[in-house]
Amino acid sequence: MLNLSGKNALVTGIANKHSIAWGIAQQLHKAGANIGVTYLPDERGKMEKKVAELVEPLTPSLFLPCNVQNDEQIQSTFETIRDQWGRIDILIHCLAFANKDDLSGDFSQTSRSGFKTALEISTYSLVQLSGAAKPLMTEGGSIITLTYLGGVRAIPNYNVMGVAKAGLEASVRYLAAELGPQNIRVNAISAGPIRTLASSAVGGILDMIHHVEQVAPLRRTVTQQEVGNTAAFLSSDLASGITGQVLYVDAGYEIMGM
Ligand code: NAD
Ligand code: 0WE
Repeated sequence: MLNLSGKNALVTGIANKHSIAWGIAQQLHKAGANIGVTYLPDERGKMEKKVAELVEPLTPSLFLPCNVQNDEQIQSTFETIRDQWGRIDILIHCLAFANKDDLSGDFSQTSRSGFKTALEISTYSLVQLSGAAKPLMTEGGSIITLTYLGGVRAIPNYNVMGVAKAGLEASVRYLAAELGPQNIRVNAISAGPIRTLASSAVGGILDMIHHVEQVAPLRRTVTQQEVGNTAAFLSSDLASGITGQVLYVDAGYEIMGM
């Protein structure tokens, strides 16, 4: 059965109890993985305190600041992993950011800097974290990122994030091709809409969730736990033949036409 004991898993992207990354961390912990957590530091240390309290029940053996716009923080995260763990088996990339102004209105008005920000944080970070993890995945590994249907369809207001997710999904394929010979698998989970800090800041998210509840084959949305279970599966040897893929965890919404 699903068993992650003896595996070291780094989880990025936990901001609060609604975060998809929190759902994933809990399922990895349940399956027996040793957990490391990174958080996005702020000046007042509020995020550090909040995330530390949340993840305490998982008894993480690493808890590190990692802003993916900061090369030194990424480097020091993986130096600590090398020194403390010696090896990493599972990397969860669960973060995204675009300027709020760029998530509504005309896509053609996206600024150069807004485009850069969205793709740097949401797309390039997967490439960079994977490159840093590669030399430490000495017994193979599993890298998992989170994407959204807006990367393959034009979803109102998702705009520059859709371009970032398209790039993210392509990056999954190129990383899978490069890292496969080292038995490192790279996959994306395409989650249906879930109320989180990031999605709640978006106008109309409740209408979108309501729409999915009407149309998706399962007539509901998915939970952080369901995404977490899929991440635990993809992290495990049960998924040893799966790499370079985008798995939809969306109650079936993606298959529907009219
Ligand atoms: P969330 O707000 O809980 O998580 C986003 C995380 O990104 C936060 O923890 C935040 O701290 C982190 N982050 C932002 N900028 C960062 C930076 N510069 N460095 C490091 N971390 C940074 O929201 P979520 O919905 O759980 O989002 C997690 C992932 O799931 C994202 O990739 C998102 O695109 C994806 N996703 C979300 C949904 C949804 O409906 N909520 C659906 C499909 C995919
Ligand atoms: O990937 C996401 C959320 C991404 C996101 C959200 C925000 C809001 C707050 C990235 N950056 C920011 N920046 C902010 O300042 N999702 C899949 C959730 C989501 O976001 C949407 C959606 C859905 C679904 C935006 C527009 C339309 C639909």
